[in-house]
Amino acid sequence: MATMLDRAALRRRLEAAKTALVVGHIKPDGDCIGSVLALTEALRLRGVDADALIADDVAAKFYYLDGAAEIVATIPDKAYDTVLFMDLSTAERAGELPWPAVPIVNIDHHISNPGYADELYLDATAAAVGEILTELFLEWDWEITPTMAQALYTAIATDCGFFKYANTTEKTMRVAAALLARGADQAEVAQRTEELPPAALRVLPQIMATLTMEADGALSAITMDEAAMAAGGDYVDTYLELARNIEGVEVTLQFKYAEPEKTYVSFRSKTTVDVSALAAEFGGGGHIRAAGCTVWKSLADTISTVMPVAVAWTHHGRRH
Ligand SMILES: [Mn+2]
Repeated sequence: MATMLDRAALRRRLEAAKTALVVGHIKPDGDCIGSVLALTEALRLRGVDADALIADDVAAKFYYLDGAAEIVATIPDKAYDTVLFMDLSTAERAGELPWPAVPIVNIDHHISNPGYADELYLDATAAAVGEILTELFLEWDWEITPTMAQALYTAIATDCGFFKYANTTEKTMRVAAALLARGADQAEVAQRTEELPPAALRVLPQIMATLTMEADGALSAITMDEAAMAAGGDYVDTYLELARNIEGVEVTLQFKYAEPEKTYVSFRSKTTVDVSALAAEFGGGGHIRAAGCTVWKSLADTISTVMPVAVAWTHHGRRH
């Protein structure tokens, strides 16, 4: 089990770093990218030789963030004394890279985090890792530059559905306000993360034609096949949001083609049905109301494996 870090211990750990690798997860979202960029800049401002790494493509829509295009996908040839895993609920989600043989420090907000890292700072009440970092930087009196503010605001806003989801708290809004005061441009973040190319909207009829309703209308599911992923793969959350907003729906599933025998499944819950535990039935995890898993089966086989379990959970209202 990981050594649990409190705020002071995490601060000491970061202040002791000389050369740090700041790592996000594959299929990076706004929280992952924003947190990686903000902590990398914060460490550089403190004299640390810090690099940002995500072992996957960073969607071009995030290139409005300073440094997003410079995030590396392979480990630079340096002797790192510190490796930071950001928003990473499992080690596998970091990708298959030869990580430096130093203790891994994990900063996360996933309730499903099993404590895989050597050291862990976990706050499952935070809406985003960006919220954790903002709170810490403010408490520690670390400078938050306008570019850091934009990255951290992106992290927070995208992980709480722009302050609509149930993970949004008074603290979420308070730290977001502090970021606006430090130069975050909330209108730009909303526009850049929500706008779509025409092709991603033209594929909408095909995606929504897959909509199925189960559990007496309490469960909705949509499927994105290979063609739909090619056209709209950078905008999967936009389609998921539509299926989630159907009246009467409590739980939503999204099946996404990855490879012929590899399928991603996203889970959302509007109620207290714990989709983190549901995703764990298939080796995944996440939050109570937002979770995911990877199933090493075809799209069709994944649907026939996962759907009956999800329907039963929704019917029985399995609670956290
Ligand atoms: Mn997150």
